[in-house]
Amino acid sequence: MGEGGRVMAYDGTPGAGGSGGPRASFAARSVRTFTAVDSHTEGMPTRVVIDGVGTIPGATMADRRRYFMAHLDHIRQLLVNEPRGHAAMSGAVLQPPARADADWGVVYIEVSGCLPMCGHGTIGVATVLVETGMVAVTEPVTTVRLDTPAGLVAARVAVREGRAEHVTLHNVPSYAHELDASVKVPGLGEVRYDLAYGGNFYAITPLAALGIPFAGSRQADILAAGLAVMDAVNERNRPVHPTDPAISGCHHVQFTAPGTPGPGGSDSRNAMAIHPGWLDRSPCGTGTSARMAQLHARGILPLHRPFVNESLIGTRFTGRLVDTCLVGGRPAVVPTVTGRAWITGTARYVLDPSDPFPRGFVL
Ligand code: PYC
Repeated sequence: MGEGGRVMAYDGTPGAGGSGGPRASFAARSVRTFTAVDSHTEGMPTRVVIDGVGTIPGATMADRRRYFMAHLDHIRQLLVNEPRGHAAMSGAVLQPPARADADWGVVYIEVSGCLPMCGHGTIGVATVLVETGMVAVTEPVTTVRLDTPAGLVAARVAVREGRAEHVTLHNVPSYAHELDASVKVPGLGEVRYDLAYGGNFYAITPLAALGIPFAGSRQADILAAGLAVMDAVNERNRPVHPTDPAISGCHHVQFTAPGTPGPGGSDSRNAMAIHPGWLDRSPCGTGTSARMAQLHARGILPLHRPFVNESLIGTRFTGRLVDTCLVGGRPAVVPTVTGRAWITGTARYVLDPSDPFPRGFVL
């Protein structure tokens, strides 16, 4: 400590440094400030941005997602890229809803861009809304209706003594887009896959068929294979959602492996390779929905039977198909996905005008 008095401990309030004096605080100097509640869903982060973005222009959440991608992508980059985020960072920008039957609107932000729907993100958002009191909370169940770019998603939150113990999301209609497809992939040869939609498009194929063990230590091989498969799939037959052409392209490859036997085990495991180069830490909510739609289309998974999907790090979501419906005339199913999330911190992220990385960076 230099001459001139006692230095007060910083209490976390922007601009509340104890040394006083005429210097502008970092908060006053910052050109942007965002308030976030950080969480993780079965290991996968969701940075829930509760202030700093403002209301995004657009009549629907799909319009707002498009506007955000076209005009505000620098905000996504700042919040998910290094140094504020990391190579597998993910989050959600809270919005006033654009429809009267929803409590909150959401634009999902990931290192890959803005997904139309994100299951682990929804579980994270619902947990944050309940545990911060941003929705009216009732015990034992609070239902939160979220206006997402892919449609209305209801999240039923099991609450005990203020704690959101688990969340069941009622996902958008999911369907098998293509079964028994195959594609030649440079370096891998012929890869057989099914393509299914669960809020995002997933090419689904067993990892063992590529000769790669299901192990976190093989993440580089799994990722490289996933990126090569998604390129080949998009080149062969780029999927487009039958009723929403803004949802298109395969950016996720779900490598499956047999489930873990025994009580507390799983029906299936997955290593989820996601564009531009990261692996989901959670079992992936939209991926679990797509997988259940695939298994239903193959006659393997009936309605109402629990389906436990396990992630590469051993965490689990329990899915269920609760109804059938049509998506643009195609047979489809309505999935629910149950998982848990935990708040990990609260933060104000700022951008100093002299910061050489106003959009962060990707290594
Ligand atoms: O949980 O739906 C999901 C998801 C998508 C990408 C990462 N997680």
